[in-house]
Amino acid sequence: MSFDLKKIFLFFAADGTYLSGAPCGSGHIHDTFIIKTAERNKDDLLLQRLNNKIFKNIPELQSNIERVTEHIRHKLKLIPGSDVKRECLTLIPSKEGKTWINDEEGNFWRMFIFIPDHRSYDIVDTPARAYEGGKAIGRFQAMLADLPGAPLFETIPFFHDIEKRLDTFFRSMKSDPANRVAEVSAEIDFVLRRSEEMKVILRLGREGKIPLRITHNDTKFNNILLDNNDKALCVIDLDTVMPGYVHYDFGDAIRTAANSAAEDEEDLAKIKMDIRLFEAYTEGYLSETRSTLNETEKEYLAFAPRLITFIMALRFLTDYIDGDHYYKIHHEHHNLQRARSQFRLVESMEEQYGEMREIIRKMV
Ligand code: ADP
Ligand code: GN1
Ligand code: MG
Repeated sequence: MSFDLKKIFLFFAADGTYLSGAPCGSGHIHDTFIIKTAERNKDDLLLQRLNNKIFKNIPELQSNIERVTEHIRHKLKLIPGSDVKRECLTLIPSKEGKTWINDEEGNFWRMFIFIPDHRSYDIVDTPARAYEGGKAIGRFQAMLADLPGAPLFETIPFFHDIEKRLDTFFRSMKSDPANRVAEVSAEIDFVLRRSEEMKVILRLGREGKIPLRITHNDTKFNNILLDNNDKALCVIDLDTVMPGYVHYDFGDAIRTAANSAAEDEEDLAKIKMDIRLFEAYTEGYLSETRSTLNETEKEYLAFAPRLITFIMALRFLTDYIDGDHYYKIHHEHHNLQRARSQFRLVESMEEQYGEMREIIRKMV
């Protein structure tokens, strides 16, 4: 699909003249473009066509992002030496004064200032980077702990609810719309063997032992920008910031920060959770959150990566069975490959669970 990016650009009250537009990043959900401006002293922009099949209520989605970024911006301004435009996403309003536009084809678009001179990692290979990622997410959660006003909208209801994800999976399995179930019996077995133990975080929430906080819910490492010195810079991709358990953010970050291979690595022998990266991320994360987490939250942190990696594998597998309607894919078996790769990562975490628990026990 091609878009007239210049035309879309002109709907927004951006400062600067359109020079060029090109695809940007490796996100699975939106179509993202970097727009260069002609003037050297004007910011470049980040233009996104929003996936409104996944995010069904764009005004609510954008209202969350407006509130979250305003709150963080306000806090950063009080910190001497902070660079607000680089450490927090800045939405560019449309000429009508909203933070999104709806084009003639029914597409929704939004625009941010492009944060230059950043590094974004799909694979993390040094403990120092993992540590910085942990600090960034810890700080992000801490800054949002006192967000005033009503609760944020649930942009995707039941996003990390394992019971709902399992229900959806079983429904897809039964209807088998793309005739793919016969091909994935080993993966189905893998799910069935673990489905009960995965419900523990939900149960602790229901029992009131862990609180709902404001969490990011999509802490894949490439949603954390580092600067050119590999220091934590900015947490991006704020679409799923909403009430959640801290385990969701911790788990998803470890899933991506501590995996020695890519999320969709085909050669399963290459996939391993690197315990050094786990330790470094955890250290960074706890440096910002140690004093706020309760004992039960801390006790179950080590389990979180197993849960979230399992959920992601389950979602990739469900999308494969459904015929690939949710995630962007680059080839026919991509979602299956992602699922297999993530299931292997779950096993690697299971193998090292004792060590993970011990590291956290010593650190909290
Ligand atoms: P998706 O939900 O599809 O992952 P993201 O919001 O994460 O979309 O954006 C996709 C990619 O675009 C990011 O991984 C990052 O590389 C880049 N990106 C997003 N926002 C910015 C920004 N403000 N400045 C620089 N790069 C950005
Ligand atoms: C999607 O948007 P992106 O690419 O950062 C997905 C996450 C998954 C991730 C798997 C809204 O994240 O939940 O963990 O892919 N986001 C949504 O790579 O579904
Ligand atoms: Mg992203």
